[in-house]
Amino acid sequence: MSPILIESIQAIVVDLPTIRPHKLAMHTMQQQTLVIIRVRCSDGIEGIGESTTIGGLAYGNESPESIKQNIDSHLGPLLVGQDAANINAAMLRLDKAAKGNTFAKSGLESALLDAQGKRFGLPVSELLGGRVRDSLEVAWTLASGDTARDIEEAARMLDIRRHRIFKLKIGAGEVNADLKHVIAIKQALGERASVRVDVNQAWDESVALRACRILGDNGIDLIEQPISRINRGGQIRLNQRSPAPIMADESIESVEDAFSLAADGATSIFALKIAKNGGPRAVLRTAQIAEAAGIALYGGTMLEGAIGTLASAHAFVTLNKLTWGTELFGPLLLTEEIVAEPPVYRDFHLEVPRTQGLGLTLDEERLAFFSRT
Ligand code: MUC
Ligand code: MG
Repeated sequence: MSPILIESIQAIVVDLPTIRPHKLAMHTMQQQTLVIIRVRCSDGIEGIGESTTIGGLAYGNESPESIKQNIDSHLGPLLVGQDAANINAAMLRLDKAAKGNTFAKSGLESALLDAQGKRFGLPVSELLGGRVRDSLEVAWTLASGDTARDIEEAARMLDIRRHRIFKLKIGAGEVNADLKHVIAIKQALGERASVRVDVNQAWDESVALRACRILGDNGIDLIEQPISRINRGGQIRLNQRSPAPIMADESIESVEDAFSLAADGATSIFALKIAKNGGPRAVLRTAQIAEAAGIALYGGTMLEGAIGTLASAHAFVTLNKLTWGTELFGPLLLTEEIVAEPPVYRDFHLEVPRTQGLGLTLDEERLAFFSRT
C-alpha cells in the first residue's frame, strides 16, 4: 500500500476580539491572535491545528508572525511529501532539523493527530491511548484589573455554574495593592470558590517569600510562577517555604525543563501546556515525568481558541490524575468563533467531543473574514 502523503501546509494568522481587556503582568491583551494550521493529505483528509501565544513576543520566544514564517519557510517544507499517517516520524524529522519552536510544532502535531483521527474514525484522545474522563473542570481568570468588577464577574460565573475556580493575574501592580486585591476577592467569594494567583514571574525572591506567606495564610490555594523562570535556586527555596503550593508555568519551555525542575525539587505542580512542550503527545511526556516525581498536574492554556483548546483537552482527558483541574477557557474569552461547533461548557466543565479527530470543522466564511491579509 502506498503511503498517504502530506501535500500542503498552510499557517493562517487570525485576529479575534475579546470580551474585555485581559491584564497580565507583562501585557494587556486587547484582542487575541491565533495561528491556524491546515495540513492537507493525499487521501483528501485535512487536519487542523493551532499555534497560539499571548501578547506577540511578551510571553514566549515565538510570536504569531514568527510561527507563521517558520512554518512557511522551514517546518512546512520539511513535512511536505512525508507519510501523513506516521506522526512519530514526522515529529522526529522536525525535532532533528529545528531547535525549540514548540508553539509551531504543537500546531503541526495537533493537525497531524486531527487528520489521523478523521482517517481512522477516532477522537484524538483515543489515538493518545484512550480517555479516562469525558469532561474537564475549567477555571476562569479574573483579569479586568479592577477588584469590584472581578468580584462581580466571579459571582456571575458561580451563579450560572460555569466556573468555581478563579485565577487572578497579579504582578503588574505594587505588591501590597495586589495582595489587597486578591484577599478582597477571596473574602467576597469565601468557600464558594477556589482562588489562585498567577504572578507571571513578576516578583523577585525577597518579595515572593513574604507575599507567598500572606497569600497562603489568607486561603489562596495555589501560587503560579511567582519568580523568574531563570532563578532556579529561588524556586527551590520558595517551593520549600511557601504555605500554598507553587506551580511552574513559564519555567517549563520543553519536556527537558520539566525533567530538570522535577529533579531539583523546584515545584510541586506543573502547568501542562501543549504549546510549550511541542504538542499533545509531547505534553504527555511532561505529564509522565510529573507522575513519576510525585508532582501534581494542572491543564494550562495559552488562551487558544477552540482548536488549540480541544487539542489540549484531548490530551488532558487521558491523564490518570489532574488534581488541579484545567483553565481551558480560551474560547470563552473570545467574542467570535471560526469553527462550526463551539466547545460546550456546562456545569463547571468543558465537554470533550467523542467525534473523530479533534471534533471540529472550520467555518470557512468566518475564518476568511478574520484572517489577516
Ligand atoms: C498564563 O500565564 O498562565 C492562562 C490563563 C490566563 O489568563 O493567562 C494564561 C497564561
Ligand atoms: Mg501562567
